[in-house]
Amino acid sequence: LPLFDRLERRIVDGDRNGLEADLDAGMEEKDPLEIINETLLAGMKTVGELFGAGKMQLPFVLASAEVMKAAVAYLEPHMEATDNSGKGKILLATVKGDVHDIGKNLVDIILSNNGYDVVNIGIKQPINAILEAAEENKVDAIGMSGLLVKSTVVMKDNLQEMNERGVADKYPVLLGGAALTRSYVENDLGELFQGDVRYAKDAFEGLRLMDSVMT
Ligand code: B1M
Repeated sequence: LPLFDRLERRIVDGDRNGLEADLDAGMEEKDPLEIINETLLAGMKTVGELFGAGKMQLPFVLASAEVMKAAVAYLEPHMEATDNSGKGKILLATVKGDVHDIGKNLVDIILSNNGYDVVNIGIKQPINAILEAAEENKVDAIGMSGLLVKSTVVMKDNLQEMNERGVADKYPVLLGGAALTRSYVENDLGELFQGDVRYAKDAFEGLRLMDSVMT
């Protein structure tokens, strides 16, 4: 297979052997973010489709996720970082009950490389832990990620909880993850939340939104 097809295949097959060598060769032709966006994410998309169609079992999905993470970790030090640091601080968490963190960690990388301080508190985080960490770290915004359909409900509850605690105005909220839709966030959640809630389709929209929130 040609190099980039082979790399995409490695994600689908969960095959780590020779991954670094292929990534090194890939970086001679493309920059790391292009490789992630065009090649690695295409592989994860296929994994999702196969799993959704019952053609791939969970342990294999996990193996694919691990190769994806290893590839991103290998590429990260090669990414261009801007030097305008200190643009603001954001807390990132995957919401309660949800373990999916590849997207959230990509958002972390993109924001960190573009001048933001990111406090990434990990997966399965209840709203209590999110708000405590936000307070402790004096963040400017809160970002929540979740891929399960039930996470969209958890996010709604979280926003309601922020209303009740009177902190809706304090933190603009950024939401992302495959089960969300723009209209659910902007219309349904926007109506209910007493602060500023935005939908990010991908990590780059997350960056644009942070830039607009911070200026
Ligand atoms: Co899971 N899983 N999974 N899974 N998994 C999905 C989400 C699913 C759609 C697969 C399917 O059925 N086709 C399905 C959900 C269905 C539903 O809710 N209706 C599903 C399921 C069912 C499950 C389990 C329940 C399976 C089981 O146990 N029977 C289980 C859930 C466990 C739990 O959470 N409690 C489970 C487990 C797993 C693994 C552990 C095996 C693994 C996760 C490993 C990990 O993350 N460490 C896994 C994976 C890999 C997937 C799929 C195949 C791929 C997800 C992924 O990493 N995509 C996924 C299929 C799919 O999404 N279509 C699936 C790549 C990633 C970069 O995309 O996270 O969407 P994503 O991020 C994007 C944007 O959404 C956005 O930016 C990124 C791109 O730039 N974004 C943000 C995300 N967060 C953001 C936050 C922002 C801004 C943008 O600001 C804060």
